[in-house]
Amino acid sequence: GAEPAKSQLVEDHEAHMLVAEWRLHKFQSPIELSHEESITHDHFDPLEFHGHWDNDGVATFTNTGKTVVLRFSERATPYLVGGPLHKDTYCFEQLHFHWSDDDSGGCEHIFEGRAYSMEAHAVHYNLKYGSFKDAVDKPDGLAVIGFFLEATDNEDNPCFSEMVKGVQNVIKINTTTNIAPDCLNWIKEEAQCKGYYTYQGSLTTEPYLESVTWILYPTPIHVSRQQVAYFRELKSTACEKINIVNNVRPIQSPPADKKINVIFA
Ligand code: 1SD
Ligand code: ZN
Repeated sequence: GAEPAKSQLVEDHEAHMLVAEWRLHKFQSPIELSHEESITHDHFDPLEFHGHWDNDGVATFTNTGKTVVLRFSERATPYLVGGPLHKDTYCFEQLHFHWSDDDSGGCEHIFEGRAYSMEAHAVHYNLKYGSFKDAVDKPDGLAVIGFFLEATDNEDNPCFSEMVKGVQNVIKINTTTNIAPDCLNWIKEEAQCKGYYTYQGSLTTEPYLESVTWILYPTPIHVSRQQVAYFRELKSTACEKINIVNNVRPIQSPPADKKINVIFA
């Protein structure tokens, strides 16, 4: 009858609008963050990390040719709830890093006009979509937690040494190694800090889908220059001539009315 035909039209229109909106690239990442230009909230549910630090599963580290990726076995998938994630649960998919050829750059987001040496992204997908693949193109599909790393002249950060050991074991492209499942301890302290920045944005790699709730912790984690340097040894091609020396997307200009929230839960 006429009713179903009409609702089909509405559905088609809505789908079209959704696609059109995505094409506008209104929510591209990374962006610059500043406290002054953010909206402050101090009554928010805390963001809860479950299984990220006390994991007893199997963890692997892989050189993909573009970055190094940490994964946990399915049996021990960490998950996130609370904060800006509404009532949904977000499952850990992987953690990876961005860096450049220079310790004074290498992060993707810029915080108060400052760049850091590296940025780590803990990628999570919304459990209601069942898998990362089915969540990646949904507006509320992903939550990526970002941490800055700053190279200093000081000693190695001992909590970060398991990551560095992993890097040294996957210098060749497409190689994988096992690492200790408690290897995320280096972000624990920062992740338990009260303040973080959050906004709706995109993947920073192709296909740049606008499906990410970004959550960024502003205080950098200190590591040594040598610990960062090991990442630049990773090979990006099978012929082993080319190293991964820059996997950072430049800053994207957000629309003037873009909302960035800083949350002190
Ligand atoms: O760069 C990563 C890419 O490797 C892939 O992990 C993708 C989906 O998880 O996310 C981007 S990013 O936006 O987290 N940098
Ligand atoms: Zn990333």
